[in-house]
Amino acid sequence: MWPADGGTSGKAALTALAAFALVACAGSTGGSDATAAPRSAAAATSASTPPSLDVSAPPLSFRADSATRSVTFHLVAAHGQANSGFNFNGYDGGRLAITVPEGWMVSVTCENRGPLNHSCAIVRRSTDSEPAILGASSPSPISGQPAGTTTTFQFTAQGRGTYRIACLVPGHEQAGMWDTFTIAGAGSRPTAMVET
Ligand SMILES: [Cu+2]
Repeated sequence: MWPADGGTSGKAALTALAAFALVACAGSTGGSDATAAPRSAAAATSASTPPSLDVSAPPLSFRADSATRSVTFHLVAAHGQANSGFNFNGYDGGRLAITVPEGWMVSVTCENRGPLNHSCAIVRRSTDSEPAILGASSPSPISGQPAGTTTTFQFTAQGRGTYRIACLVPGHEQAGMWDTFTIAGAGSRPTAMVET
């Protein structure tokens, strides 16, 4: 089991751990498909605060595999009308927070549900116009990808610290189209959380 993360107060830990454990077991058989991840953990949180996100379910489909030291997730730009569409998976202004251990491979799917062009990129500062890590953005992130298109990219999580998942189409990140991405110590637990 992973050591407890002391920095989670004020945020709702969701089903990342459950998904992680399932994937870790599946990894021993060579498979990495966690589509059968149970959703009961997220449902259990509904008694207190509404579950903001089931990380193991679409659209985020957050999965972590300790055997291959890899994390995959699916970002949806303009998921619904939250923040007038300037959101990822319905979250803007840093509310969605993904943490991965340093050295792990990160595979991201970037889907644009439009109607504007959007992109997905890992940046260090709000003013940055190019990814902070080699390969950590969808193609041509400043012009963005057209509505209805999906791209993928992979990078290795190098450089501990706090980053942003941002849309680099001019004006979009400034409008709040960004979330939080953290590269933590190599022994940390991969998580996806939403601020309550
Ligand atoms: Cu955008």
